[in-house]
Parts: sequence; structure tokens; C-alpha cells
Amino acid sequence: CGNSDTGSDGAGDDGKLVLGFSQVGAESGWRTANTVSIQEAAGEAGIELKFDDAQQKQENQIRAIRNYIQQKVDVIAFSPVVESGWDTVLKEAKDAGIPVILTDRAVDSADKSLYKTFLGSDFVKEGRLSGEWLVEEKKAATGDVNIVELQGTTGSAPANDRKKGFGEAIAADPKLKIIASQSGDFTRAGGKQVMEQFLRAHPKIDVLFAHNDDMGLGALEAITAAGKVPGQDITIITIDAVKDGMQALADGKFNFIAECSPLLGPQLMDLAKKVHAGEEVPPRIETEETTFTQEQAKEALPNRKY
Ligand code: GYE
Repeated sequence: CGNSDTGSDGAGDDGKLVLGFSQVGAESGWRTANTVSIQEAAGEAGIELKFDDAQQKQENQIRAIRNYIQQKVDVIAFSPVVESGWDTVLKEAKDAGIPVILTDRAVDSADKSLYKTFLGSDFVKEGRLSGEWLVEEKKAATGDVNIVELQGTTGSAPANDRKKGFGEAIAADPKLKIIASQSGDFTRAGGKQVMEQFLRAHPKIDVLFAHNDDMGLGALEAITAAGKVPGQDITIITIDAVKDGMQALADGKFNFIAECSPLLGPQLMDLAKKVHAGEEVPPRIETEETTFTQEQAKEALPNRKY
């Protein structure tokens, strides 16, 4: 066709919409389920997916996005590992006329025109629901309730927001005290290692709040090795509700999980088609989620897909 001035129709050789996706990494069960959801949904939607795993490094994500711009893909989507530092590369995509969709995690850019929409969870709410459950659970406790916190990746939206929501909720009861808080980078190995340090430094730990299941699962090993009974000596709250987390909850090792759904693939493909067609999409699309107690985990577990 003679419309050479737009020049950016990246449609694949077979006319398929081409989506360049930059994934955070493979740090957790949540992330694995998220990647599978995106790959499967692309196949079902007839979208050609270019996929890059950034191994939890922002510089790798920026490089992947620049590659997608150079390849003139139709749409770019990514899950930003941290919140800050995206304006330059997002501006490059905008100047190239390639629409960008944020999935799962947000950026803190003041210029909202740098992306079309943000699809993902309300992380502040997940933290708040976790904190509210704890306030109720420890209502009758006498004396200080010592909490240790395993944070997600430093500077990431879910770590910042879950910390905030949890902190605001537990402020309702002054006996609930966070005595230590450190990043375990959303991994099992990180959770185990930091929990070992916490246990060495603090003889009385009543509660663990882990920003995801995987860090909580890693911490279980450290707690057991220290001769304590998880779920009894230490109350454990996590976020995500992936299968291994739900199993630990049903087994009585965890006490509460706030769900965070990784199944964003189908909605993402739908949005990619819409923004490519120049249709308006809502600036924010929130994932629907619930929470689980031990009893609820036992019921839900047999049908849990991921
Ligand atoms: O909770 C954690 C993962 O960004 C919501 O990243 C996601 C988080 C999820 O590593 O398990």
C-alpha cells in the first residue's frame, strides 16, 4: 500500500498483530503462571508474541523495549520491575508511534500519555486486607505483637504498595509492631535467607508478613530449622495464592493469603487488539481478587489451576 508515511505497521509476515512483551523474570510461582497465561492467550488470540525475560533487571527491560521499537512491533507491553526511571524509553516508544500497555506493575511517570492503560491488581488493597485480618486475629492478644516483614523487590510497585497498605491497616492497633523489614526479592531463596537473619536477631517473632507466597515458603524452612512451628508459633500472612502457597495454608503452615491473580493474558490480548485498532481503552483496569483463610484454602485447593 502507498501509505508510506506511517511506516510502522509491524504486522507479521502473515498479517498477525505483533506484540512485544518484556517480562520481569521468573522469580516466583506467580510469575511463571503469569508467563504461561500470556503465552497461551497470545496463541488463542492469533497474536504473534515476542517475549523477553529481563531476569529482574531494569536495564534488560529497557534494552528489550528498544529492540521492539527497532523491530517496529505493533504494540509493546511490559511489567516494569521497578516503578521509576521509565520516561526516556517510554517517550521513544511514543515518538515511534507504538502504543504501550503496562501489565501487572505500575510506573511512577507523571506523564500518563506515555502509556495507554495499566492492567493489574490493587497492591495497596492486598496489603490493607492482610493488615485488617491481622488486627482482628490479634484483637485479644496482650502485650506487643512483634511482626517481621519480607518485602518484595526494592522499588517495585507491589513492594511499595503492599507495605503501605499493611502499615496503614495495622496502625489501628498500637500493639502491632513491625520490628524488622527487609527485601527478599520475591524469591524463595531470598525469603529463607532473610528469615534466617530475622530469627537470629529477634528472639520473639509473633508474625511474618511476606509480600508473596514464595518468600513465605522459603521462610518456612528457616522457621522449622529454628525449631519453631510455622502457623502456630509464628502467624504467617502472604500474598498471591499460587498453588504451593494455598497448600501451605491448607496444611496450617500459613494463616492467611490475600490473592493476587496472575491470569492477565486474555485481558492483555484484548487490550492489545483495541489499542492497535486505535480504540479508546480505560486508563486503569483492576484485577478481581479475594482472600483465603485456612478453611477456604482447603475448599479452593482442588480446583486451583496454578
Ligand atoms: O506478587 C510476586 C511476583 O508483580 C504482582 O511479582 C507481582 C508480584 C507477585 O514475583 O510473586
